[in-house]
Amino acid sequence: MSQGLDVARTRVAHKGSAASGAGANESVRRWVEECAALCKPDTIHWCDGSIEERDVLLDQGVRDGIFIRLNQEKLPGCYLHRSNQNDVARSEHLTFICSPREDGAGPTNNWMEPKAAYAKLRGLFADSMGGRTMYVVPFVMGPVGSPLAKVGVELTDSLYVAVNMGIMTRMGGIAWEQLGDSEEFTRCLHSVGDCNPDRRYICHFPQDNTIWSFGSGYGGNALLGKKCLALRIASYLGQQQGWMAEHMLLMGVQDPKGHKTYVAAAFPSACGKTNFAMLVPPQKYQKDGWKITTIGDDIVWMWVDETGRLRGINPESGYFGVVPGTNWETNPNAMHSISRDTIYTNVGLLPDGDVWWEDKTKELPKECIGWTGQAWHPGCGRKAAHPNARFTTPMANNPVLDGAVHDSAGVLVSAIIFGGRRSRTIPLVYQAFNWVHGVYVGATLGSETTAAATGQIGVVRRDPMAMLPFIGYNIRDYLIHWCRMRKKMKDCPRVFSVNWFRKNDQGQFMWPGYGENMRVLKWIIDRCHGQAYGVESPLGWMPRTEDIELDGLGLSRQDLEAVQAINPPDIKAELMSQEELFLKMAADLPKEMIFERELLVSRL
Ligand code: OXD
Ligand code: MN
Repeated sequence: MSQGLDVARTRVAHKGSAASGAGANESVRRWVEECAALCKPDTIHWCDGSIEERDVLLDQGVRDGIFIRLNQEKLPGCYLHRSNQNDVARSEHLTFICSPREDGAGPTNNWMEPKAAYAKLRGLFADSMGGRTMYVVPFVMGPVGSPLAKVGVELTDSLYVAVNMGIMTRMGGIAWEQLGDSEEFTRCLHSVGDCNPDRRYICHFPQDNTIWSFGSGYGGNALLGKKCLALRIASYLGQQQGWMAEHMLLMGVQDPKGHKTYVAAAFPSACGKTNFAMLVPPQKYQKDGWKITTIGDDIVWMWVDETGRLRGINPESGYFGVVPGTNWETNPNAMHSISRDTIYTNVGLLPDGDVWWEDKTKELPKECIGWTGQAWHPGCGRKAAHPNARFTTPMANNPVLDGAVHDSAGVLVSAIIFGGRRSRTIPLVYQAFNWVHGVYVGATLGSETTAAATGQIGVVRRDPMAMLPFIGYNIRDYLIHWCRMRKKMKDCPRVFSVNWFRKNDQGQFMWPGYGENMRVLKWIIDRCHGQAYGVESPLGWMPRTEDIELDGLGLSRQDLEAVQAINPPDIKAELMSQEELFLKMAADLPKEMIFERELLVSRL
């Protein structure tokens, strides 16, 4: 036993054998001992994932000042956490892909040589958990038994992280069962350290199936099953093994005949993926029998099945959503979900123990305690909630959770949608001419930046497939992988581009968005089944104005034409701005992308 640590000792008394790590195999135990010897925690807590454990940890968190228990009548099982003020978003500039050669990370990732990275972080992790508990968090990403399901183990000194991992993943003894004797699990080591941005590193070692994250407690940096494993490490594994890990929601669209079509959609962070994944169709559509169901709101793993079609699963089991802007109008299903068993991070606290955030209600509260812990009142010049305040809620709370969400065989994916936040230029909807053209549409996706990552807000950034911050290897190989997937498929999904965010010259949104996006979705679904008309445009197939239902929307055919308008000089300017990414890739740009760009120029 390293450093005299009793690995099986727990700080909190538990029933259940998993509390002592029973079920964990030898390679897990050895690795936990090694990490404990490095980080020197006072105690080690092997999480078992039980409800009793969750309650014990939450009580402990309240005692330690990590959680504030919210009004349990209004919000049963809900807690508030206030993060360090310097730790409210993903830190992309401190995120590294540590592949053996720099080319393995490519031009869009920060790279550190693995030995140097391990040495640097070992220095930071050394003794970092003195006086703290190390939580051993075993988890499964994906439905248990799925061909793609992956086991990870996160060692963390953050109780907040341990509790949130219990929501976001299938956490506990189930992971030991899935792992058996295998050594194949993602080794995730995490410490908040002193939460100092100068000593913050999120390092991925794809070749070692390892993630080391130091100095941040923020979800995307610290809940290592999510962005780090399910996107960066998984995208690398997918490229090696012939499957795909993508930053996409996955939803079912049920038509009036009861037939369900599944659609995956990639949008950059904070562009409304959670809202779209839980969309409530307009009244008329509901009456006609249209229904949306959610498989996932952020990440999809996809593979080609034995019939040559793409199937997808959601590796997660909870939602880590942006709170501001969520309300009973924009996303009633999310509001239902977050009314219980939810961890809120960085929202305002009302005097009665309820929570509030900007746009939750039209009427502002008279007062609350803002996310920084200071008193807040309307007009005080500060926000009650941080713009990237988050909820963590179990997907089981979602009233429109899809029945196939735990199906190890996943669901057939019929359409892939790419969308960004674009005030100008990009029309509401069009369909790519074919898969490779769709890859070009995805590769050139641009979006105005939001508060989900640190940095300037509102500038157009190229975000290929909404994966720029999440590709765990060279973007050249990523795009080649996308093109090659075509060859594996007999019948591939149709690919679409959407933009809910176009504005007119007065700066007003030209499309109402939210539930009304159902009208666009219907055209998309009908196109997948060869049941809707498409007109050829320079960008792709487009609906005629009569192909999108406008009844009850308050928009005229001319308004729809305006939001669909293609202005060749604007598209040419767009092509120039794509160069920003393509130049970075220079000679490495896959030839398909060059040909597609040339074809687009010639169509213009
Ligand atoms: C997220 C993100 O948290 O994309 O999902 O930043
Ligand atoms: Mn995301």
